[in-house]
Amino acid sequence: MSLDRRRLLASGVSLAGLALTGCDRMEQNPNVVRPLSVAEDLNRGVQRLLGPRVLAREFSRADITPDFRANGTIDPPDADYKALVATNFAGWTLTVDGLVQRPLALTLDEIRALPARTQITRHDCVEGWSCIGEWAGARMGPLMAMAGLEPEARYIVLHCADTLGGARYYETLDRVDVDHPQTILAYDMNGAPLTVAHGAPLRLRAERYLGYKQAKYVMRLEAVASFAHIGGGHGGYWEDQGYDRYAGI
Ligand SMILES: Nc1nc2c(c(=O)[nH]1)N[C@H]1C(S)=C(S)[C@@H](COP(=O)(O)O)O[C@H]1N2
Ligand SMILES: [Mo]
Repeated sequence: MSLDRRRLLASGVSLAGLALTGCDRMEQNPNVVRPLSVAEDLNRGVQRLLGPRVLAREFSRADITPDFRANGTIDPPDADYKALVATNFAGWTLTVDGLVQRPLALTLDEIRALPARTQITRHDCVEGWSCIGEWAGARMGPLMAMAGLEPEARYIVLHCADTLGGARYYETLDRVDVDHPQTILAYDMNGAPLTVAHGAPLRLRAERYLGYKQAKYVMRLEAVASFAHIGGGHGGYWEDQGYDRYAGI
């Protein structure tokens, strides 16, 4: 089942909050920096109400934006990351740890062998632009199941390789989002390996969320009971600057 915002609006389920985060609206008004906080609760409520497995709208190859914009960090200056680029990520592994039964260190080849999904979706940045791209990656649900989440693990922290203004980029997902079919750790974009600008070698695609949730340069997945002690304690780099954590679209 595919859901688009128009149908949701037409269904009468949504109130002003959804319209505020709507892409069309954002395109008309680039000054919309973030949804009002009331929209956060509303979005979470609507998403949960519609069910944890409702899909974000998917598109066809003809809809793909020819020149998908790159945003935020596009070339991490961090020395550890630069060393990885120099070897074309030869020694790179994804660390999976925290509240898991089996901590993992997965190579890209191992990640490419996991249950995968390909999806053509629209990326909406709060700065007021949208691009459509095709993403292929490992589904996060089966990946975390491989590690075996402990019952007290409530969130997954995605630790990234880049620092912005002295703070490391990170994001957090609820368990329900980890199991969503469109939550993938993407290694390919538009049929080719991710470029550095778009988050090589691995980035999150959680398609029911705005752009800043789509963490690039993912190095480590940490299962935690609380994210109060991570970064500024609000569940993400931009969340620590005051953006909503539940940036649903
Ligand atoms: N590690 C990291 N992830 C990030 C960012 C960043 O600066 N660093 N920027 C975010 C924002 S605001 C957007 S809009 C998207 C941009 O992804 P793109 O470069 O593939 O368009 O990445 C998100 N993920
Ligand atoms: Mo963004």
